[in-house]
Order: sequence, then C-alpha cells, then structure tokens
Amino acid sequence: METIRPIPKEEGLDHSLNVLREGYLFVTNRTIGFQSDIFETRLLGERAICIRGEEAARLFYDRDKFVRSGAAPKRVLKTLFGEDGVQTLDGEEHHQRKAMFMSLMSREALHDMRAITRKHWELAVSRWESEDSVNIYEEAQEILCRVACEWAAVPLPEAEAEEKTGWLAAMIEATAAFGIKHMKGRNARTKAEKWIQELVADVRSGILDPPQGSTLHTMSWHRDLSGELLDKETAAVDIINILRPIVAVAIYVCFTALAVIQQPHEREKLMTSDEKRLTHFVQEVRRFYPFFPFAPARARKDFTWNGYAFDKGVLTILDLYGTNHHPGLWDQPELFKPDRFEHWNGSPFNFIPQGGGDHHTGHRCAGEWITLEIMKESLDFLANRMSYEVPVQDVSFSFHEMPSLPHSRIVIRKVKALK
Ligand code: HEM
Ligand code: MYR
Repeated sequence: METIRPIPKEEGLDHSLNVLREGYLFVTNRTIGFQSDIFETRLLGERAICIRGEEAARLFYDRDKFVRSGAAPKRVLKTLFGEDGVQTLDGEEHHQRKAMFMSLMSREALHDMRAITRKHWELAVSRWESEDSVNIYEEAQEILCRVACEWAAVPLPEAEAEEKTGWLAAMIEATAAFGIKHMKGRNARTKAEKWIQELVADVRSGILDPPQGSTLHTMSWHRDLSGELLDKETAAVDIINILRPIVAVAIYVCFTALAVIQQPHEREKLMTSDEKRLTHFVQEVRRFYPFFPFAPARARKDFTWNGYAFDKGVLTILDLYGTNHHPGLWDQPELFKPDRFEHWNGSPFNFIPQGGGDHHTGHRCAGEWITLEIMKESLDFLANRMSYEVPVQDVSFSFHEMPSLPHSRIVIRKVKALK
C-alpha cells in the first residue's frame, strides 16, 4: 500500500485576496515557500489544492480523476465562459461538444484564418499611415474582432465593429475585476448573447445562410447527444467561445509587440519571415508572458497521487503560468529565448499556456492552433512589414493584474507599410 503523506498546508481562513494581490505568482510564491509543487490553501471559502509542473498537468488532465462541473467560480461563468458552454461539461457530453469545436479547426480553416488576419492587418496598417499615433492593443482588439466575425461567418456591419469589439473585450477584462469594470463585463455578456441568439434564430429560419463548416452554421445546426438542436442560449454561449477568445489574442499581440521592441537581436532573426523562426518566437511569447493564470477542476473520486490524498470534489488548481516557468522544466525560465523551442520535446504537459493534454478528448484550448496562426501573421507585421517609431512609454507589466498587459498598451508612431 502507498504511504499517505500530508499535503503542505497554508494556514489561514481564506486566501482569495492573495490571489488578487499576487496574481500569476500566487502559486509560484507558495511552491517556493513550501519547496513543493503541491500545497493546500483555502480559496473562495473552501479547501483548494494547487499544483504545478509536468506531472501535475498529466494528473490534472486525467479524465478519470477530474471533472469541470462546478469548478469555475460564478463570476467567471457570468463574464468569461458563459453558462453551459463547453468549458463546464464532462464525459460524453463534453466529448461530443468539443468535437463540434475541433471540426472548425481543419487545416483549411487555419489557412483561412491566416489569410483573413493578413488582410485586416494590411487594411489597418494603411490606415495608420495617416494617424499620429497607434495604440497596438486597442487596434489589435478591433482588427481581431473583424477577423473573428469574418472567420466565423458572423455578420458585422462596419458601423457596429467598435461596439462589438467593446463587448467582447469587456468580458475578458471583467473576469478578475471588481465594481464597475466587473459589471460592465456582465452587461456586455448579456448584450452579446442576445446579439448572437438572434443570429442563430435567423440561421434556423433561413434568413441567414452562412457557409457550411463556418462557426455560425456549425453551431446553429449542431445536435446534442439526444439529437436535439442546442437551445439558442447555449449555441450563443459557444459561438461567443469562438469570438471572444479571438479578440483576447490581442493580449498576445500586444506582448508580441513588446518582445519585438525589447529583443532587437531576436527580431533580426525574423527578417526572412521564416515560418520556423516565427513559430519559435510566438511560442516563446506564449511561454514567457503571463496570460491565463491557472485552470480549475474538481476531483471526480477519492484517489491518491504520489502519496497525496485527493478527496472527491476537492477544488484543484493547475498553475499554467508556473508550469511554463518551472525551473525544473525550462533552462533559465526568466529569459526570453525563442531558440529554446528548437529543442522542445513537444510534451502536451510541460508547455501549457492554453491548457494541456489532448485537444479532442480533454479541455485543452480549442483555439490553440488558430491562436498560433494569428500570432505568426501579427508578428510578421510587427517585425517586418511596417516601420514605426516607439516613443518613450511605460511598457512594464504587473503580475497582479489579470489579464496582465504592458501598461502603455504599446503606442507606436510614424507607421509606414513595407514590402
Ligand atoms: C479553453 C487559453 C485562445 C477557445 C482554454 C483554456 C485555456 C485557454 C487556459 C482552458 C484549458 C483547461 O480548462 O484545461 C487561451 C488563451 C488564448 C486562447 C491564453 C489566447 C488568446 C482561444 C481561441 C479560441 C479559444 C482563439 C477559439 C477560437 C477555447 C475553448 C476552450 C478553451 C472553446 C474550452 C475547451 C474545453 O473546455 O474543452 N483556452 N485560449 N481559445 N479555449 Fe482558449
Ligand atoms: C478566453 O477568452 O477564453 C481566452 C483568454 C482570456 C483570459 C483572461 C484571463 C483573466 C483571468 C482568468 C481567471 C480564470 C480562472 C478560471
């Protein structure tokens, strides 16, 4: 029989406020303090086990051991995820809904995403040539809202682009915020769901006929395990689970711009737009900068892992940021070195900015491949396809802001298209 060892335990009634104070470093700080990649704390009024590292990720994505139902806090469901979306499902229901998402990610669809991204960057850059200064984060959000809608076949009248960008961005920014900012995200979700529900109704009544294979078509006509169409509320939540995160890629675009500015030596290596070099650079952006901090799940049953007891239902938090910076997995994790991806072993559990495990059978991000396409294309523009000046500004970012961003959002001037 396996000997049971106690999980190192943090004293205190509740540490939720520390999550807000320490942000992306909450788990890392304690794993250093305990000298352990597993510890127990209390979050949102209950016991929580926090884990990081490759073996921890392998455990977390074992579907026999963990479920997602009841794991995400209500504030996350009311802003970021939406209710009854794919993130909250388990078992067969999850598998079937996830297959619907993954059917949207064919090689051809990824190619389309790259081409659509290029088109909208080109339009934006030529617009910027006559502007005094450009805020990369804000502009990227609007570019990506147009990209998302075009790729998903969601009609976006020009006059509504700014409004819809604002709704999708507000959901992302509200998740870990309080007060007005949080409420703004909840309201934005209500408005966005209504907008998309009406489109689903229009597709079903024949008023709209989006192309087969597009998000709007696929999700409007998807049938659940019992053979029923998704109710329009759920269809809208999952369509927004495509649109919103594409807008969220603006955060990575902003960090990509920061890396291009701060790493002239690495930028030089991108001069030929070589696909492998672009890939390594954006992989390092995803590893290095803080974005999605951690993922929550609950133990499906009582079990032991490495001698530690997990009780059925216990809230378990996998530290994504901390795994991507684990000193046992990454050489000099606090240095930005794209070339490290030359030798990365491709493990689904050691590099997990968008979750780990398998895209089809687990909860790993459905949009990881399109994220890479958008990022590579955006990087090529930022490094090679336009010239610009970077005025003095505060490009620092904080670990306690979730999501984190360079404080200036990256402002550039005197933009000129190249090539
Ligand atoms: C799930 C991160 C972009 C769609 C996730 C998860 C993370 C994540 C951490 C959860 C993994 C887990 O629960 O174990 C990110 C980041 C992105 C991004 C940092 C960069 C902006 C996208 C894009 C799309 C997308 C572009 C779609 C177009 C989804 C969906 C899920 C998901 C549908 C739920 C998958 C499931 O529960 O099975 N993402 N994501 N994400 N992501 Fe992303
Ligand atoms: C998406 O829109 O799904 C993609 C990424 C959004 C990231 C927002 C990060 C903010 C903090 C999230 C805490 C989540 C805890 C479950």
